[in-house]
Amino acid sequence: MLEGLKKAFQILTEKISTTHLSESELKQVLDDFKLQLITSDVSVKTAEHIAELIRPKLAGLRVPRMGNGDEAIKSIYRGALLDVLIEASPDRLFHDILEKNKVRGEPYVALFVGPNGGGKTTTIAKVAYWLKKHGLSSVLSCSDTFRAAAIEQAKNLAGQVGIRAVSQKYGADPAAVAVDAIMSARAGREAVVLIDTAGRSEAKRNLMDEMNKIKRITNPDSVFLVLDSLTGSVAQEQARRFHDDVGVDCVILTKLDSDSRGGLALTVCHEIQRPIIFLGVGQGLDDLLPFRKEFLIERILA
Ligand SMILES: Nc1nc2c(ncn2[C@@H]2O[C@H](COP(=O)(O)OP(=O)(O)OP(=O)(O)O)[C@@H](O)[C@H]2O)c(=O)[nH]1
Ligand SMILES: [Mg+2]
Repeated sequence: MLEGLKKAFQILTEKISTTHLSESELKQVLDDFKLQLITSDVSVKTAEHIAELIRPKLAGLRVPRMGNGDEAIKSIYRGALLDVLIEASPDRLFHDILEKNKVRGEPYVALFVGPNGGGKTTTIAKVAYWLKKHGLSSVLSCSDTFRAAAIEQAKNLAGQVGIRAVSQKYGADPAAVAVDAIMSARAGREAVVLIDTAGRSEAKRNLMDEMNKIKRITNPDSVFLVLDSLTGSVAQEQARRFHDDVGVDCVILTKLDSDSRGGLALTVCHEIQRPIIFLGVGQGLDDLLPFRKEFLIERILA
């Protein structure tokens, strides 16, 4: 997990802590560092931003020959990483759900969007399980009426969590299924409606138009963008598209358990300026971690 990023910072530390570098030597070392970041799924813009954050501080650093010079360097990195990463609090989500339920007497509506295979349906089941552990009920709206077996998969996962799934036939209007699910949650007094959506890259219909229609009709309290961290630079582009075309409130990165590069978290936060709320770290229902900047930073700088 995160080996690529870890290596980028390790190499930089080695170069900086062994000799005192002139300004031009430091520039060369930081150029190499940026390249190492870019090969770990950090976008060019984000890599440049990080290098610019640390450059003046490294230039002014007097590395002690003895003692904890590495700690001083790490604290510079930590500052930059804290600056770039943005975290959303699951506690806040929990509070918002309760407020919507109590004050408005309505279920909280969460719309999940993202490219195909990114982990939307699995993540929804994990979120439903997380909500359940915190005493909140939910209903799953099977609004992926497009992909073969999507409805069965969603129903099956809902069954594993022990929540209701609302579905119609394949080919049905995804927005209509979501409206059904919201009405059903109102009647059943469930706290949250989790809307699963299709994720095909592009077919006959335009995916972004479909997402916008679901959004317009359901007026969700939050739009969660689910991205596969293994897809790296492709995911960077997808994040931008979903952000520009649909609008995203927060991000969930999946498959972090198998991600050996790790830069997508930095890129997404910096490029679309949206927080990450959860990380997917496996295929099980319990493999969902609230995103903590410190969790990631500790691992990158370990
Ligand atoms: N290792 C690992 N696998 C995951 C994680 N999240 C999802 N997966 C797997 O990724 C695959 C795709 O997940 P889905 O939830 O079906 O993805 P989706 O975005 O709903 O896919 P479409 O509906 O086809 O767009 C499944 O095999 C999941 O088990 C994760 O955090 N870690
Ligand atoms: Mg799916």
